Amino acid sequence: MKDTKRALSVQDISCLGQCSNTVIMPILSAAGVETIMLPTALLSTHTGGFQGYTFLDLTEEMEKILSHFTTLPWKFDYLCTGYFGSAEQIGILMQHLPSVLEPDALRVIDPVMGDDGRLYSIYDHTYVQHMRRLCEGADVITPNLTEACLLADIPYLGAGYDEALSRTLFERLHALGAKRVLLTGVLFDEQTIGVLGHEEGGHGFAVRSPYVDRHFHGTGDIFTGSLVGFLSRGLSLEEAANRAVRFVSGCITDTVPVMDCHWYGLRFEERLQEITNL
Ligand code: PXL
Repeated sequence: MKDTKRALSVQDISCLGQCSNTVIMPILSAAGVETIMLPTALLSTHTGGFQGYTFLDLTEEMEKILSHFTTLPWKFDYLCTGYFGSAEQIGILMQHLPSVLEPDALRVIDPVMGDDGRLYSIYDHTYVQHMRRLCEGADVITPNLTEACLLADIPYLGAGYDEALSRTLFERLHALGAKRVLLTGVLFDEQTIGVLGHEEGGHGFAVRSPYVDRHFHGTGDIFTGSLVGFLSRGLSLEEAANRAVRFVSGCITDTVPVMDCHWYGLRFEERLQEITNL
């Protein structure tokens, strides 16, 4: 029996809504990675379309949980971060990382901050600055174009593919310290969406998929979760990104027919075997 690999997943728990920890947990588990949650906040639902959701900030609890984790007899092999409740939480996590992560742990940062050119309303400029610092030590970052522009301090001009812009984004994001960058949600043309990848030192690639012109909540979390799952199976970044894009695309295909009652997230459950069977 192989040694268990352990991932620390730092994001909120939205009880209903199929995003963040409630999708990372089953997807990474399907890949055979033991997944340990560090919840940043507890919400009744995610914030994308529900009215009257509850929000419990867990900053103080995070500090206590991390302090306890530093006393455990093992360290984490993967770090996956997503939605934080505040900039302060990023600082607290960064302080504890050297004591809870293996020195060669894979750090995957999804710099969840905004979409469609706008910062989510709970965040401000300080949050963006903290997120830049967290990206400094990242092995892989998975920003959408809005988040990439915020991190790189470049105006957002739309999700359309632009070669010069993507080159500048890659340069600036590598300069921040991110070794490998996956730009998500890039519209290649009216019918094609996908991911642009770049590894420090030069290798670049694109992954394309059919575009369905509707908003699907939680696609970023399912993409990043499955990406880490595929990376944990030893695939290259390009191959893992390819499979993660196909996984998300399959979940979209399964969700479209039930959109009326399942508008808040993607149906991924029936596809988990694609990860387990790899
Ligand atoms: O999927 C990102 C995300 C995670 N958690 C919460 C959110 C969002 C995006 O809106 O609201 C609570």
